[in-house]
Amino acid sequence: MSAPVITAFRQVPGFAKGLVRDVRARWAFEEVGQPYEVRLLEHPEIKTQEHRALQPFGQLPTYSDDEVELFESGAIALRIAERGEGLLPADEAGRARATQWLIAALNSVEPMIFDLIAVDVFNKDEEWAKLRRPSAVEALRTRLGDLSKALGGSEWLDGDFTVADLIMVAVLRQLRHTDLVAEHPNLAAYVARGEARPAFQKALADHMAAFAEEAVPA
Ligand SMILES: N[C@@H](CCC(=O)N[C@@H](CS)C(=O)NCC(=O)O)C(=O)O
Repeated sequence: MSAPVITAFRQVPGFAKGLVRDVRARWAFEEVGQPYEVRLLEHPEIKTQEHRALQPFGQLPTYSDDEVELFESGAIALRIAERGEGLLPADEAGRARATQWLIAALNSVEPMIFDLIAVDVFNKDEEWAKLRRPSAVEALRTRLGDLSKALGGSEWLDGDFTVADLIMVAVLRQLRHTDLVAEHPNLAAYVARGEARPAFQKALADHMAAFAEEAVPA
């Protein structure tokens, strides 16, 4: 059985370092102890027909193992969790709830974060972005307040750490340029707990190492 392969960027702008979604796949691999390989790509390569055969939207990460080729970081993390041990509960109901929270992270929380990133990063010099920001912040603030209440005093979203926490923490990390997570001490502690996991630290270090290699003069 050969090692699964994911794609990652050879280089990205500073704001994206540490946040590119290959970190999610790398983190899941580290949590289950599954060795993997990385194919580094330049940005233009993800727009080619060859890459779009793996990722129809011309993005990354992609994933392939002996049985399946996948795109979407959530689907990739779930696949890694299902093939390995330790990221999903043993019982069926627990697995359904973990899937629910993983989808909540990607479908109920991340879009609002993306709205803010669109304003703060991708369109920061546009007049409309300045006008849009307050309402984007308010909507996100409300959503994070609800998430904070749902988490309450628990360590993780539903029992032990699962792939849903991995994805939720990865999603919330994208707010590192704001104080929005810090407004909720339990959410801030939740993200910090996720980031303190040795598997996350290893994944992040390997993700960053690819960029450092690039910076070494020939
Ligand atoms: N929903 C997708 C989003 C993938 C995505 O946004 N990838 C970014 C990197 S984190 C990308 O490829 N950006 C380059 C581009 O869109 O041109 C997932 O979770 O995998």
